[in-house]
Amino acid sequence: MKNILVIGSTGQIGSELTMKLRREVPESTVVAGYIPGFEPKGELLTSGPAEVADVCNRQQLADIVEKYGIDTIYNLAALLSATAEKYPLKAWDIQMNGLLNILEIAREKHCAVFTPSSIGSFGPSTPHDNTPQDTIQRPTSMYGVTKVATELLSDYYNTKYGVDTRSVRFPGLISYTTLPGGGTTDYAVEVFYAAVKGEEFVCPIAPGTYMDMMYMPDALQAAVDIMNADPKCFKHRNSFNIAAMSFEPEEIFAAIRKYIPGLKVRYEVDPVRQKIADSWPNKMDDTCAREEWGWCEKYGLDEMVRDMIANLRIKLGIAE
Ligand code: AKB
Repeated sequence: MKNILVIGSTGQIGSELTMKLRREVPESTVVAGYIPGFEPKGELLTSGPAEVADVCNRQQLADIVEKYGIDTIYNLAALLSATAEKYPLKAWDIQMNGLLNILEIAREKHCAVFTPSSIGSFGPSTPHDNTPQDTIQRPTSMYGVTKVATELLSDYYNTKYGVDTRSVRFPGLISYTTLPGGGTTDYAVEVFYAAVKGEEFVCPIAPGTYMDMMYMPDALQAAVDIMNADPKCFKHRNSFNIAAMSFEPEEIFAAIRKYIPGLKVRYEVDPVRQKIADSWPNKMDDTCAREEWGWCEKYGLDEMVRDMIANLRIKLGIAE
């Protein structure tokens, strides 16, 4: 990775990934791609170049790739699962037509491409426990449909045109820097804000609903490591299951109450999110990622909860 374009650089993953790449690969140019209305601010803006990079505008992307000699594209533009159910055509446009634009540019300009997939690429007929790497993928949400299609299209460009496409299936991502928006797993971030502020948390996901989750530092490391891995070791490409922890709402609330015993929770289940959550794995098997490129998480539930609370207190200026 020499010169990198991060599309969606102001989103939940992009805001942290752009800064990590700039810190850890200082000899690279890391361009923060954004769309109007989501401009980079603060260090993200001052620490490197930023360009309007709308996935739906192929010429705009091609011009950036040309201008900066981009060889690696992180394609992080997406509507998350619950929002995609509200705006399915927009989700298709961003996730599929956007991806096609990127893959065509990558084919012409020889760029490597990372486009995340998700636990959302699975559906109700997928085995829910220890979900295998290669298994049934018949999702029933638009988000899931676009994620499976992303995996297939990325593999197609690899086998047909030799484009270096790589990807992981992210679990729900938990971070204190940038809030997610419109996801099914967002509750596992939002509860920390309520807990630290001493507010009651209204949980949209029913107790007993297990989903894979991951702390952001592990997710960022995965995104970097897979792009640096030796492709000779790959039996798979798009996409690898990666897992770190799996819990249901009561388990994360109990883990938070070790540090904030007063956390109060009420359930108001959102039928859209619940239906999606019920169709997703309880826990994925990520053996292939571990064997093929050395995936290994650092954070389990307790380490993540401790770190989240400490950092959110600093961010919000709330004393213990
Ligand atoms: C969502 O909930 O939509 C995302 C995901 C798991 O892909 N966080």
